[in-house]
Amino acid sequence: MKTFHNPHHALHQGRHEMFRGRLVACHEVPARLDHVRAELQRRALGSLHEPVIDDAALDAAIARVHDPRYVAFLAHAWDEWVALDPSNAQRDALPSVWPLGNPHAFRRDRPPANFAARLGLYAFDAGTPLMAGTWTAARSGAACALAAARAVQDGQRAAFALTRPPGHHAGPDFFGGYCFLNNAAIAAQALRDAGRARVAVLDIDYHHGNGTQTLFYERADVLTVSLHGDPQTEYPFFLGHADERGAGPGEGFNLNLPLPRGTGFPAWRAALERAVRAVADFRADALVVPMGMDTFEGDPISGFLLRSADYTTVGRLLAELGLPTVFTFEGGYAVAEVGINAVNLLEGFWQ
Ligand code: Q9C
Ligand code: ZN
Repeated sequence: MKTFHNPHHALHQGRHEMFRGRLVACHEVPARLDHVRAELQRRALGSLHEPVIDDAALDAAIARVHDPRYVAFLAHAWDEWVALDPSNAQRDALPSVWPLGNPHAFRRDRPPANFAARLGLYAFDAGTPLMAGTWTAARSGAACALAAARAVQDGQRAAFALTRPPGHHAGPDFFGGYCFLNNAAIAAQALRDAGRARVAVLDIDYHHGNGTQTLFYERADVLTVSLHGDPQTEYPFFLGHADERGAGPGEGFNLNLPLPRGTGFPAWRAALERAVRAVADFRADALVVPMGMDTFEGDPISGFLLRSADYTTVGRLLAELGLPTVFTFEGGYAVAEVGINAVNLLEGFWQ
């Protein structure tokens, strides 16, 4: 297996996220990725590569998934933040005002000149700080996703986009949940564009993959399946219910399997087996797995109870589909164990 790791990931290093009325230290830290990379090397699982993608191809792949105004916003956000006030260079950018859905109450069609206001137009939470290196890190992460999709397209059984910030909460024109560019969606769309007729995305992060679901909701060529904490109680709260089945031509091509906080491996595994059957019934030509390790019992912000050894089984169950597979690294905040858990999964896939 080829792993494409993001050489610029540590340029994105948030200080604080808003949590229950106060700013707390970010959970999504650079050490997460470093632990996964070190464990891959320790067990000599596959080979490590930096993504080599030319700028025009990368921009085109990002534009297949994200709105051009949103991409331009992200590319220039830091400079605009600092232009508001030079002392902002000392602080991460976090939004504090949002235009909610009702168009008669809040207009979204007249983006304010004020940058702090525009930050709220594109962000859906105050937990996703943006800083000087965010764009470089996120864009290089998209290159990892594209390189992994190309490797699979060129005949590799599987490839891993080892990158952060993660991606599955980012939608066509919104960021949040620590995510800016949707790496899994970029890989899925790249596989479609390379000629794979049906691509399945099977999201196993603890949190519902709201960005990915939104991107493909009206499409029958990309099946989106997500196993996650029930949005009644778990982030991202406003999407991820079982009755969201897709719309228009995409009706029947989205499957949500919400599970209660406290779910252990037996029930989680039964849901995974259901998800795997849905992918098989769809007759997918390729698979993308947004691989969140925050289902771990020791995760500080999540509520499932998977143990390290369970991830080997997860990898084995995913491998039974026999599909060319792109893995993207998503959540997982038990930093000391995230490398062992991620590599257990990948090793299980290869056993
Ligand atoms: N401060 C991913 O796993 N914050 N994103 C919850 C804890 C949002 C998780 C409150 C969690 C986002 C990729
Ligand atoms: Zn997560």
